[in-house]
Amino acid sequence: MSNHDEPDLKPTPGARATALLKRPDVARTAVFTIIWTAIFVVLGLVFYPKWMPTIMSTDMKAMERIMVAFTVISAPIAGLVMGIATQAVTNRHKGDTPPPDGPAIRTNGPVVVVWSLVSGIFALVAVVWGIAELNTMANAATTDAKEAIHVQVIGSQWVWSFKYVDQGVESDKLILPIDRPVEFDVTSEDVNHSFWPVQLGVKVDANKLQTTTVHTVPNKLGAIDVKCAELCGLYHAYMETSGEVVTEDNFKNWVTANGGHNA
Ligand SMILES: [Cu+2]
Repeated sequence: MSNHDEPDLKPTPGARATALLKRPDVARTAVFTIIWTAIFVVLGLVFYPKWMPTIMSTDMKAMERIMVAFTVISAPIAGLVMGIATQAVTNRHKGDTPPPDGPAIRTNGPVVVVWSLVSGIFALVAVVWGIAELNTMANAATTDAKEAIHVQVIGSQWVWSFKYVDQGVESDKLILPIDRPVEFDVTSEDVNHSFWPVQLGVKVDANKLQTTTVHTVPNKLGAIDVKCAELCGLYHAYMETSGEVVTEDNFKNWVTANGGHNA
């Protein structure tokens, strides 16, 4: 089955592992893996946050933390895949006859146990982290409920519109005052959409005959992109509008200018 002269089939796993690590191709793969892992960690910690949209709420900050943490956690896995690929590409077999396949890895008990455990732990971390984060967001929404401004968000093929219930203003731009909690009550007039004010770090489905709510507190002045994050038909990709986080005074002026009243 295998014509390697390494003691691949020795019964003790320890001896097999030691012999494996002494093989030059495995050693090279290990070095490539370490280099790629380091590259992915640097990308995750340094460059990735720079490529993310501007952080304009604590929810978006939490989102960045999750993205960076999961990039770093998964770096060794991506590093191993790239390590094996690099070794394979730089050490291609030359000639007509390909070498015979090695023994199938699925028969290797320790390897199967380790990869199942590691994947299981990653999944568990993701679930627990997600639930904790959702819980924090839900608590913040409850605490802020009284002072929050309510914006009714309506999705339809293929535009967004915003009704400021307490101010009596309707707009196709999302204008929000800084440092004031906001509750989005989201619905759809037709198919399923998903309301995504990118820089605020929240996203929620927009469904017909149903109101879904999401809460955040904008904490930075500047422009917001509002997109649809649910494939909703031909012009889904163009279902976007803009918005802005403005000062409290500018928000009041905007409300008055649009025929509303300041509560
Ligand atoms: Cu849509």
